[in-house]
Amino acid sequence: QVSTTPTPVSTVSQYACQRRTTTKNNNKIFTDAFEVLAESHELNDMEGPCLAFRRAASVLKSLPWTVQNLRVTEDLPCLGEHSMCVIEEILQHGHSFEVEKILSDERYQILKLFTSVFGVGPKTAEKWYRRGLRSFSDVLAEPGIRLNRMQQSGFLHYGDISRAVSKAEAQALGNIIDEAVRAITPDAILTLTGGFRRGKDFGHDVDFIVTTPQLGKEERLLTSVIDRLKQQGILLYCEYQASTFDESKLPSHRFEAMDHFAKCFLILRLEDSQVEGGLQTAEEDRRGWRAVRVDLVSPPVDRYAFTLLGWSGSRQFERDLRRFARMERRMLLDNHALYDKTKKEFLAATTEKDIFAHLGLEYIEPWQRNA
Ligand code: DGT
Ligand code: MG
Repeated sequence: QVSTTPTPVSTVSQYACQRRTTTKNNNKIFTDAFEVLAESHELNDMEGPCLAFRRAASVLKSLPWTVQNLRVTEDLPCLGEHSMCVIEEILQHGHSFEVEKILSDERYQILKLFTSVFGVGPKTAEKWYRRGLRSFSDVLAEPGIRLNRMQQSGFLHYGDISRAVSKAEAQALGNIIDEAVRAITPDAILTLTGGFRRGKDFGHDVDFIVTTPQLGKEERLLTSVIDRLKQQGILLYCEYQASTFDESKLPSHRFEAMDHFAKCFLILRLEDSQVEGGLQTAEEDRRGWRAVRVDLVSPPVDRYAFTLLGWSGSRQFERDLRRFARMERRMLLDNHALYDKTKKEFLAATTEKDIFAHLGLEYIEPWQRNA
């Protein structure tokens, strides 16, 4: 008898860091539904169910085949009763009624709209919703609301930065940052990270790591890069956070906390002439430029491997790396360091491969981390 499931389901790990997940998703119809359920729970501040749906989606993303009957999912990890019901509904009807209901829910739609603005998180969105605000013009016309600088830029550049960034645009930004970094420190190290490093064709921003071979020079590097971009007239927004890194601190296993390295969240002006094949839309073509979100993080060079691993994502892959380290190895991993709780010592690493080896994990290539 021919098997319809080439990978034995019993071999699928519950940890994303023990699965290989490319950008080819054979189960998009299911994972899109789970993502809606996860977001809906996130907007209602229900972290448990939110993570459960994210984990279920992540397992299905790793499968080299499409789920065609409920039976094959019974042996898969991370699929609870609720997830199974959603799969069953989709298999039977082509869609999930529960998901349709969420998508047509006014509160969900408005909270999604508000959180799509740069600088607006679930808390702020909820606050605006409770005040009875239902649209951007409501928010902008409300006298009692003071937008912070980030939110102001978020509204100002809303059209541009809510449109996906292409690989060609990420490449063009790479050239701009590279030129700026090299003008300051010729031997600086610049690496494209985030979704583009995982081989994605589009992203919501472009993430880079910049550092210098000389320990301690990296923090000044970032402020110099910002100054240079400002002089070039392409810095539309900048939030700079100086380093609060303390190397004696143990790694935090909580993923949600940002790391302590110097970093900046930018909006840059990208000219049409700088992008191979030009900008994407007719409006941008007429204008000749578009605004793009760029993140730069600047770790000391001896922490480069941890930062690279931590910023390459996906978020689910990162969460499971930390969970695996803690649960299976009694180790603490974050963007700064890896700590062995049994030996009571920090484990050094110069490459990502060193970190996987310390954790006793097979190396997973960046393009296989789209969990
Ligand atoms: P994108 O930009 O939507 O195409 O997708 P990514 O994967 O580039 O996601 P992005 O840019 O939000 O974040 C890049 C990586 O940086 C992400 O995979 C993990 C890390 N990262 C981002 N935000 C946080 C955070 O709040 N905490 C921690 N620990 N890491 C974060
Ligand atoms: Mg990104």
